[in-house]
Amino acid sequence: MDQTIVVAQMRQLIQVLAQHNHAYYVMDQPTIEDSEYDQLFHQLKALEQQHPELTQPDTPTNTVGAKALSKFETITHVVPMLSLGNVFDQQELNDFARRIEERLPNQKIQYDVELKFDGLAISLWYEHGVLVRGVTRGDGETGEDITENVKTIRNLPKMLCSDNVPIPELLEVRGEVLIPKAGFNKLNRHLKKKGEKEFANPRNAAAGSLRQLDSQITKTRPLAFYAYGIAQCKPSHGFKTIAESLDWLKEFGFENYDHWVFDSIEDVQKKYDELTNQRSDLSVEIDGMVVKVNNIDQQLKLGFVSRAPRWAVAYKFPAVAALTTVENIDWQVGRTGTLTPVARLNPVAVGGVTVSNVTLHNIGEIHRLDVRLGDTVSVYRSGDVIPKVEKVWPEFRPVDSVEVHLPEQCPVCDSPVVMPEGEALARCSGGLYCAAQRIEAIRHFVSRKAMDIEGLGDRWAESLLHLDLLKDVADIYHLHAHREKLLTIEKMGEKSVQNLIDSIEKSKKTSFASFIFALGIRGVGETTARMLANTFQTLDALRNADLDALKKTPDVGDITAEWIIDFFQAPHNLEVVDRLIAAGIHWDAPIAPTRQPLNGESWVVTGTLSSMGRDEATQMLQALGARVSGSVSAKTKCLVAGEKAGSKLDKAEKLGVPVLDEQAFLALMAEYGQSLDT
Ligand code: 5U1
Repeated sequence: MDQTIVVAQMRQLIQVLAQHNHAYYVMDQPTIEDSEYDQLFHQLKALEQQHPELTQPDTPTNTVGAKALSKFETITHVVPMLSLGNVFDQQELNDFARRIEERLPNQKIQYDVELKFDGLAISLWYEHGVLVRGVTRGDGETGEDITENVKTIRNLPKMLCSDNVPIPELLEVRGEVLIPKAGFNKLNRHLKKKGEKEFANPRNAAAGSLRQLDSQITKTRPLAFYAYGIAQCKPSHGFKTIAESLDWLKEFGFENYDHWVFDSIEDVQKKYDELTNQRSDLSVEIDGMVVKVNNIDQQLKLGFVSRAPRWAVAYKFPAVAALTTVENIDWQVGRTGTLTPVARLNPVAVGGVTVSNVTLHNIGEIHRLDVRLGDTVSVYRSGDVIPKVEKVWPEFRPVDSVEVHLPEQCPVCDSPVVMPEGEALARCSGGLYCAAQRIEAIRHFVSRKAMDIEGLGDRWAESLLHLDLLKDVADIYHLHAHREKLLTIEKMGEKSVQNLIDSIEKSKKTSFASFIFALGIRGVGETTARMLANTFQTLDALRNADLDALKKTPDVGDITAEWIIDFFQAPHNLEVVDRLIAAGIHWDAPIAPTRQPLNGESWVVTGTLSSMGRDEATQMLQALGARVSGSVSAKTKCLVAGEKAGSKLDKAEKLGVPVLDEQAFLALMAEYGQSLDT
């Protein structure tokens, strides 16, 4: 094959692979299947094996990579990397425009507006189209040689190619390296899964990734590069405006996000207002926009003042990070009893809002940050993201700072706080008694599979709490004594009151399993409650059960066993349980496990049964001690298959799980004394 055709094919494959790499790693939006990617990759590899002499320097098949460095070399920038002056409001923006107009009287001024990325500025050197060097901004005069690392950035051309434009002998491109939001979240999820420290924000993640001495680590990070300017071009590109030069860079494969040209500073302000609203929807973090005089001759006339161009300015969004001090740490009790530490801060403006409270998530986070009362902290807020404490400054720690400990008692109800080993969250053991947990406890208690008190959970619970009629779930059984008060609730008429009271009365006759489930003990769902009822038979036996006995109960794991112990050790819970029983809640004795021939077995019911619903079949099996699961596995004891049984039947047959049709199932149930009317 003609060499030029081979090179053209290689270049095309490299370009397509680079695009897909960018979509996959950086944007987190794959555009092709993995298998298709592999196919293209192997096509390229095959071409390189046939024509090794034509292998392109930027091929993605070269996975050897450079050796880890012991340090970065220092490089002096030939053209210093400038900083930008900042403006923060319309007045300051107008002042910037006025200064320009004064220096360029009677001239038409156009402004090029770009996003101000919250990343790291770098400079890239291309000699005869080949990327030879990448350097950090550093102090603007000298930076660090990060060539091997920048070569791993997927949307950055390692070789300049264009069918339309001649490749310059020398091109120095400036731009920003960052990690787009989607890639950042994916990276943090990955780090968390591996038990490694997550990055506080995309900027830190980009900086940490770019300054790795081992480029193999950088390669795994979803970095992206967006070009915003040309420091040198030989021969000159000859463009009159910055906007044209940015579009020209696209010819070579550079990405440069959107930029806009405006004829007046008022329109620039409108763009700022628009971007302020769109900021949280952008795929990248920005901290403002950059406003530049578009015409390059005018830029040259305007020149510089103290190392910043007169022709450009950063129009910043309100600060997203600020320093403040921790005044106190309160513990909030959630609806499920979780204790969350909340730092009360000296109020500070961050990202346009005043922040005075920040959640610290859990005691582990407090230890990780080593935050103490009196500490100075950085509070970070980006877009619409909830503010968080990003960093503690131990160097500013006052001598009388106070360490933070997990409280021993719930701040709301004084019940002991528990935190089982291996758990990240501490909880109040007050359960039914704790006011903070009351509404959820009530909703759960009255739900259909618990005490089944119709209407109370969704319709009346909140109003009853406001009227102070429900301090705990046991008060439900005393509501009949408060008819007058009940009638004051909006939309609660005589009929509703009577219906509610009837429903409460009816719920007193229940099953032991439903009662246990209704108590809302952590980890005790419907099935576990039934197993506990079958195993312990009486409330007294369950209350007094020790850890070993609980652990031996089918469906009760080690942690749940501890939670059950915690629940019955809290005096408040015992008091509520006693009051419930005293109010008249009762049940028939559960079927003893000795009379439960299917005790602990896992059964599955599938397909359409003609004589009953699947719920009824499930109840029959559960009454005999079986556990009814939704999926077939090797552990399934038996599958009950009705009409149109589908994939579960196929799986059971594959695994050799016994299958009963409806007839055989009914016959077996009858043998065990279960029939449709029992
Ligand atoms: N988008 C953009 N960011 N940024 C940063 N353009 C841009 N231009 C810069 C800097 C420091 O400097 C030029 C004005 C030289």
